[in-house]
Amino acid sequence: MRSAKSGREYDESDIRVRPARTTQRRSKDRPDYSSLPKAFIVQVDRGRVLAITESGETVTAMKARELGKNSVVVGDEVLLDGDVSGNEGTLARIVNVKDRKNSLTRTIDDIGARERAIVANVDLMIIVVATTNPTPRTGLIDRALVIAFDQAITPILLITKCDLASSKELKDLYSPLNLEIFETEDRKLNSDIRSRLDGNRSVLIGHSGVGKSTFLNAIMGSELRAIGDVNDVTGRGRHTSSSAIAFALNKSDKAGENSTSLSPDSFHDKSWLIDTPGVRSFGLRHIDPSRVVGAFEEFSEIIAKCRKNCSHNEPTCQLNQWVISNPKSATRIASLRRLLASDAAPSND
Ligand SMILES: Nc1nc2c(ncn2[C@@H]2O[C@H](COP(=O)(O)OP(=O)(O)OP(=O)(O)O)[C@@H](O)[C@H]2O)c(=O)[nH]1
Ligand SMILES: [Mg+2]
Ligand SMILES: [Zn+2]
Repeated sequence: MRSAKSGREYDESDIRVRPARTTQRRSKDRPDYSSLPKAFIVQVDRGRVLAITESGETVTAMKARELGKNSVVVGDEVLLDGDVSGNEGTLARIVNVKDRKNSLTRTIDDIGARERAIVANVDLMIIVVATTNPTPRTGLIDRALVIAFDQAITPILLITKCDLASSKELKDLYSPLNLEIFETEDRKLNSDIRSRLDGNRSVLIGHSGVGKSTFLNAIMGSELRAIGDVNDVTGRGRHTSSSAIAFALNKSDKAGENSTSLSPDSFHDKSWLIDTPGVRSFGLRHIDPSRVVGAFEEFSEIIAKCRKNCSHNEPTCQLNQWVISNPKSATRIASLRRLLASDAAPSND
C-alpha cells in the first residue's frame, strides 16, 4: 500500500521482486503436485482406501504418512502418486487432499469428546428416519439439521417404513420447516427422491436400522449392501454397515442401467450416493449458538423480536408466547432449547 509519509514512491519493482523471492523459496519446500492424477475417495475401511481416478480406474491406495490419521474420508478429492493403474496387487499413494467444502463428523465416544469425520464434500444430506422400529428420535434429526445448516448442505428428510406406522406425526413436526420430505413404504424405491439425486453428491444419515442400506439397494437395483434386522428386545439396529461407501449413479431416467461397479467415467460429472454406518450422535461442538438458532429457521421471525442477547430460555423470550398459540411447535422449541443449553454437547436423544 502506498503511504504518503514514506520516503519514496513505490514503483512496480517493489511489487515484482519481493513476491518472486518468496515464491521461489516456497516451491523448494512444497513438491509440485500439479501433474499428479486426481481421484475421488469411495471407501475407507480400516486403512484400506479405494479411489476412482478421472479416467475411471478403481485404485487401492494408502495414505502418505505425513497426512496423518483420519485425514482421508469418503468424498475427498485427492492426488495420487505411484502405481495408479488399478491393476491387481498395485497400490497408489495419496499425497494430497483437496480442501473440503464441507464435512460431517460423528461422535465416537459416549461423552462426545471425540469426533471423527465420516464424509466430505456433499451437496445433499438425506436424514433417514423410520416411522417405527427403531422409534424415531427427533433429537438426532434436529442435530443433523443444525450441521447441515452450518456446513451449507441441503437437508432432506426421508421417512421409511411407512408401511408399518403412520408418518403423520413426523410430517406435522417437520413440514413447517423449509425442508423436502419424502417417504418410502415396504422397502420400495421412491421415484421422486430418485430424480432428486441427479447431479448431486448425497449422503444417507440416520440411526442404525432405519433402512439406509435398504434404500441404497433399492436405488441401485441391486443388493450391494448387507441389510440388518432390528433387535426385538432393544428396538435398535445392529450396526450392520461398518464403513461409509460411495456409489456412482446414472441419471434417474437411465436408472435401470446403474452399474454395480464402482467405476464411473469421471467422478466430477457423476451423481453419488453415500451409505454410512448408523450414527449414535452428532457432536455440535465448534458450532456457534447463533448458527444453532439459524438452523431453526421456522422461528426466525419470532426470535427477531426477542431482546438482544436473549438466551431463548428465559421469561421474556418470544418463543414462550408463540408456543402457546402454536402447540405443535413445542417439540422443536424444546429441542432448540436443549441444544443451546447442552452447549451443543452430543446426547443420544
Ligand atoms: N417394513 C419395512 N422394513 C424396512 C423398510 N426399510 C428397511 N426395512 C428393514 O429395516 C431393517 C434395517 O435395514 P438396514 O437397511 O440394514 O438399516 P441401516 O439404516 O442401513 O442400518 P445400519 O447399517 O445398521 O446403520 C431391515 O430388516 C430392513 O428390511 C421399509 O420401508 N419397511
Ligand atoms: Mg446399513
Ligand atoms: Zn428468545
